[in-house]
Amino acid sequence: MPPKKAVVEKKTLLGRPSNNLRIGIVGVPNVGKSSFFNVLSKTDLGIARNFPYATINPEEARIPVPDTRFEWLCDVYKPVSRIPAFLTCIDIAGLTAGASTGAGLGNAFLSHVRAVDGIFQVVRAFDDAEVIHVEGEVNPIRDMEIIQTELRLKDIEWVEKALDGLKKSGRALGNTSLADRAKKEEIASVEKVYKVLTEENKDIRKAEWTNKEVDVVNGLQLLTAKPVTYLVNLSEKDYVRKKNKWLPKIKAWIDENNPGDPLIPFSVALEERLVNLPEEEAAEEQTKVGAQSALPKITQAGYSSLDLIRYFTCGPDEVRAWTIRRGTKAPQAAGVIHTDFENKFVCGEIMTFDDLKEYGSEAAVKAAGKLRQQGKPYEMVDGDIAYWKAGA
Ligand SMILES: Nc1nc2c(ncn2[C@@H]2O[C@H](COP(=O)(O)OP(=O)(O)OP(=O)(O)O)[C@@H](O)[C@H]2O)c(=O)[nH]1
Ligand SMILES: [Mg+2]
Repeated sequence: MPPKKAVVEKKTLLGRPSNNLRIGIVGVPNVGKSSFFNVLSKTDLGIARNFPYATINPEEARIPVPDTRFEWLCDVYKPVSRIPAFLTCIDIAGLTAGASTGAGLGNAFLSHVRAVDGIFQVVRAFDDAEVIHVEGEVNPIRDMEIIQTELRLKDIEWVEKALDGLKKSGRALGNTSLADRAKKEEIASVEKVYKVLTEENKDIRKAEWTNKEVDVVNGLQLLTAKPVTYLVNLSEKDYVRKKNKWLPKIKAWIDENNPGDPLIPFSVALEERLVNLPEEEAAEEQTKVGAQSALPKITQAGYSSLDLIRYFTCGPDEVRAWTIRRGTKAPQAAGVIHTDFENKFVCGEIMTFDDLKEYGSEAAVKAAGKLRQQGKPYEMVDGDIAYWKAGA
């Protein structure tokens, strides 16, 4: 008998199953979160002030995600309208030690973190006696510990409540009824969540979960399940020379506590200078100081951390990038444009960006047999170029 084909189970992603995801800027007070939000969004929506808890209410902005493929497509199609992919970013209030039990802006802050899908954690590593640090001196490791502790404590409290609720159903669960068995499994999953947080001392996103467990974890909306990108705010001088006494320590802390989480050094001071210059002068300035703005890299990292990818629609009227979650099938991808495209989905004519670039035109891609008709089971690939066909 031939060996059984190994069935590779598709991993369910942690997080909200949506194509509309948002990233929140988190950190201890007065570390440059709102200043970063303002340079990123090229607005002055963020309340950036030299005192802690300047930000109270969250502000939101849509940030274009840089993409050389998109630029290339615009050059080729010369469309009337160009719409890139966007990352929705939220400026959140500073979090302080004890927030989980109500200190500082406490629970209000944590509910803002719960409402986002991923975290940009701004870590202060610049020295400036003029800028107050709520904990006294600058110490990014202590700050990262504070955030981690508060988010975990809140998760632990949340999970304890969930477990209590589940166990309070009043009667003993049997082994025969399907409903009872499902409930037992759910309790076991929540107990594992509790163990990861309390005994293994790990953030939820750093543990291994089966698909069934992921469903339970997602239902709990935990703070430490959200992907984190660490953004280290350096002085301009340190950023340019790529040296700062805290950087190796921060890297070591992440390797030890949350291995794999991205770390991106940047400088709010430099970004603020660049954002106020006309485009050409900003380019000259970057060459002159010998360092590039980190904003494009940060935006792309945030987008990827949420498992977001994009596909394109191209024509003389419009070149547009559409954001979907990794793993999205063709009908749901089409549905991002219009629900009718999903409900009355017939097929997609899809080519890859690389093929279009190699062959130079749609006609040449088609002649080479590389324009493919894809049906409902097709899983979208980052950079696909799609034409949807829907029924009447
Ligand atoms: N020297 C220096 N000052 C900075 C830098 N980034 C921010 N600041 C200053 O630090 C102060 C606080 O900045 P904000 O952007 O309001 O900080 P925040 O983290 O949003 O603060 P809260 O909302 O109060 O938690 C402001 O006076 C900024 O001008 C930096 O890179 N270097
Ligand atoms: Mg702020």
